[in-house]
Amino acid sequence: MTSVHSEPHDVSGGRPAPPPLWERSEEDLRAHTAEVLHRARARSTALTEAVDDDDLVRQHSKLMSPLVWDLAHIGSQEEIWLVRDVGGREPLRPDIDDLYDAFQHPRATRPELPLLGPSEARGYVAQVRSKALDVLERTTLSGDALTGTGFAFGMIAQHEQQHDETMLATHQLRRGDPVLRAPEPPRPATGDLPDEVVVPAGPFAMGTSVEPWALDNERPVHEVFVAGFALDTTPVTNAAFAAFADDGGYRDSRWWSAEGWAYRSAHDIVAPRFWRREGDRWWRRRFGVDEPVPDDEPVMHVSYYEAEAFARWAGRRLPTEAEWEKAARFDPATGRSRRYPWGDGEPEPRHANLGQRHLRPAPVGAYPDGASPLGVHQLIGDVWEWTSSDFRPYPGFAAFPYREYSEVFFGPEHKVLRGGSFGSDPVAVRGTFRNWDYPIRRQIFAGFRCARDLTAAETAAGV
Ligand code: AVJ
Ligand code: FE
Repeated sequence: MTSVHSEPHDVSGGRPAPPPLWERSEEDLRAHTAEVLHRARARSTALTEAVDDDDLVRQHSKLMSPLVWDLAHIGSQEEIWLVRDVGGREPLRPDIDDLYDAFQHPRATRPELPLLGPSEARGYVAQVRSKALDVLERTTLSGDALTGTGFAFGMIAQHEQQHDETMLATHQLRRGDPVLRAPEPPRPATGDLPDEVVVPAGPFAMGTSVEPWALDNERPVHEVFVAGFALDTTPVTNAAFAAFADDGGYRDSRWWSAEGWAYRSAHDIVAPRFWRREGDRWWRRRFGVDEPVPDDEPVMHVSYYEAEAFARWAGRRLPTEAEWEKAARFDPATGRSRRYPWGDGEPEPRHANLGQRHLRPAPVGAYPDGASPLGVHQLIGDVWEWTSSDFRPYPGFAAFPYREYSEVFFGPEHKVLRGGSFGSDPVAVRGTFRNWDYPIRRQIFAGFRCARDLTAAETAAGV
């Protein structure tokens, strides 16, 4: 059994939040950057040491790479960006660039490639890391766009953590006994939350031009007018979603878009992925554990189409990503957009269920300290949230530092997800962070919450 919950950021509870990156001395920033890289590596190591070599090279699902591919790909990207580009050093393994180029080989074909074996891959990533840390020591962090405030190092730490979340999804797809463990998430404090919160009409600042490690698709900051709307206080729970399934929601085309219905029918989907019916109860498999589906946790492993169908059945709709971000960042007291729902301070364990400290979403209401000024809970952490928005560039977008991070994915075929999951590291989630995927995807740790337009009477009353 391997545990990855005792990470450095997990022990900061109670201490004052550290200053933001742009206010730190060069030395401090360098130390912080090294620590973030180290945290990512500790997680990659835990996720790949939890299983034996056979398991590492096996493909657990056509949707995923073998874990050993993710591991060496992490090293390859670090070599390309930190060792070669920032450091100007000689390539270590130019011969394997192509093998670990995600655009050359679709996931389904990766097991057939002449990949580095487990011990070679481990040796490779360690060698790259030692060179990258040496580059970090010798790089001025106030230079150009790539190195300023340590951007390239932050980008590579986020890249590793994104693949760690992907590897965690591979663990969830894997058959066999449990190999990961973590303590249970907190229970909600007492007190019922209102079902929904009204977000008042008006403009807000969406995206960012100042967040140092924000990726290209989060930039630049731009004003967006958002009509008044109501948003669920918490993500939709398993109990609420089960009511949709038990009401025949999966069998009634009225609730589904044409594409959603075609997809549902072709694959005979009748419940969230990993759920099964036994007698009068829903059960699920979670990292190798069979358990009754807990009522009060956010639903996850639903596609965009299932989220959309639930919303229509409930007489509601999914929020746009602008609505989601306004609910998460807009502070009505100042009119300013904040970095996170709770303010500008870095995520702490009391704010949100992030970083694989737990192996499940927390029940709704479990993070009152993470609520937004308008009173919306659990926007960050627990489950990614599907929005109704296609993944598109913001006005003024410029690809940086490479087109293949975001630009090649813009268009109607990808939907935006927001907020991160229990499996997302704090370095890879922000109020502005944008994730995207195909609307059919269910293996990711994604759920959703619903929104609705205000009624004419509510608008007139200025609620
Ligand atoms: C932003 C999560 C959609 O995993 O496909 C990893 C991140 N980009 N390597 C993905 C990414 C290049 C990306 N997502
Ligand atoms: Fe990648």
